[in-house]
Amino acid sequence: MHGARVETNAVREVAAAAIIVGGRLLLAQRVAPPELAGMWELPGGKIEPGESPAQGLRRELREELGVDTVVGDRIGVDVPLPKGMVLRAYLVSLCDGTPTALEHSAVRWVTGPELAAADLVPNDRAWLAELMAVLRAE
Ligand code: 523
Repeated sequence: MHGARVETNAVREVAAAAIIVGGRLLLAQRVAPPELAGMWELPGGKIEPGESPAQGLRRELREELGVDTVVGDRIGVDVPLPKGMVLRAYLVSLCDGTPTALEHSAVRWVTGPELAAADLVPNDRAWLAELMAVLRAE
């Protein structure tokens, strides 16, 4: 069957960035879809075929926030998404640029208590305990 090898390759990953500077985590406010608009997330997006998760996440962060980054270790659990996709979080360091909401409605830096109180997208709540632990350790 033509294409079967390519298709079986693809558990599509959505990668999200935990960018922490000075004890604060960067959150970005979604504009879409309607049920998530206004809620806060770890920025990121779909990894394209042929990209490594690190390459794809760096590209997404350049597009969404205008920053250069280095993608580090995974943090937290795999979150299953519809259509066989999986959502994963990575610890990410900023190299260059100031995060700017190019595709979100806003960005903000939160402390642990502010994170706990934030209106996070439901999927990202799965990482709350680990994120709080990293913020406490900063
Ligand atoms: N999530 C999610 N949390 C989170 C991200 C980055 C994404 O729950 N921190 C979900 C939201 C969507 C799916 O993952 O169901 C794809 O994320 P999206 O829409 O941010 O990915 P993009 O930017 O690649 O999407 P397109 O606009 O479709 O290219």
